[in-house]
Amino acid sequence: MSPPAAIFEIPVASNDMGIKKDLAVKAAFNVQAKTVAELENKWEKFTFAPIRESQVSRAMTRRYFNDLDTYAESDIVIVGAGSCGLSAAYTLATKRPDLKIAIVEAGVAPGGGAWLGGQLFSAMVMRKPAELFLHEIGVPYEDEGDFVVVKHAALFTSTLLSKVLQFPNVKLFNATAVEDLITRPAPTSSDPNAVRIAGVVTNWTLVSMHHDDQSCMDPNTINAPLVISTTGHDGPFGAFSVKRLVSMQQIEKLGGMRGLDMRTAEDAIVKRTREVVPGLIVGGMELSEVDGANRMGPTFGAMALSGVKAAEEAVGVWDERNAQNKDA
Ligand code: AHZ
Repeated sequence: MSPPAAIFEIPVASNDMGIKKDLAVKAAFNVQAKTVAELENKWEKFTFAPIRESQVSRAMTRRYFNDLDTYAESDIVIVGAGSCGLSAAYTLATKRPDLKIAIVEAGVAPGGGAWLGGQLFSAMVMRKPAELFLHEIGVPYEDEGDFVVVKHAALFTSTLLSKVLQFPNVKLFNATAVEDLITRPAPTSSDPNAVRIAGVVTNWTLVSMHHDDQSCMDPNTINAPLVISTTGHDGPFGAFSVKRLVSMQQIEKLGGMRGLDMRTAEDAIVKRTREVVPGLIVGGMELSEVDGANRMGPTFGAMALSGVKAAEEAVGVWDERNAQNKDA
């Protein structure tokens, strides 16, 4: 988090309140320490730079509303910031700094099920060749032959998250649920009911959770020609986009996630990560609900590489559609 510029900038509204002089004096004191170490043994004299509550409010809201404005038209929306969604975001933002990428995550804490390994144990197992993704993001591991072990799942997730959040072309909207999909008639289909996905419909998650006991609380929207959905397997919020595809009659029914088989599950998820209907790429465990694929339980290689493949698919679809638009 960068220091609020307002510490060194006098807010116009405050000039008549005598704060300007005060700020200058205290800021001067504080900048004398250039490192944290230089603060040592100075705690008696220590004070924070002054602040007014409205400066904090404005520092947050100005940025958030600016982001809402900027990302109302996104290039790609990623729904769900679990291990698959974050891997997709990292890969996409690395490959294509020119694209505006919004991540919408229902939870307050991004990371989905990747803060712990299986049965709430700490270590995270990844089968090879998923260690290549760990090299890419700089996460150390122990090599056990055919698989590797990261000493704590939180090390993987926090490292990946910190990298994703630093990209200038990525914005994470957490505590925000995708409540619906924006659709348009699919131009190339002979089926008059066929649609392409053209963005997402959002609401604060806490609002989404109260549609049953409050009067109508309408949502907000993000337009995007391409959505990557990685909302995990079925659950209160999970498998969101693909369940909506069924209720919109865009796919007939879900295959339903099958029992645990690590041997087949991981290959299946990575290989089948794809554009399921025009404009909607599905990856991670959400895909197991579409295809009736097995679950893999506490091995995370497929989530990382499904994210990598979802990003690759997205770039392919994006470039192909742009080329078509230029031709048209
Ligand atoms: O909060 C959800 C989580 O962080 C978020 N999400 C779900 N529905 C949403 C919605 N709007 C916005 N409508 C939503 N966000 O999506 C994230 C999904 O993360 P996850 O970790 O559950 O999914 P994943 O596919 O990235 O990883 C799955 C991890 C599992 S489960 C499993 C098994 O049971 O076999 N094995 C693995 C590896």
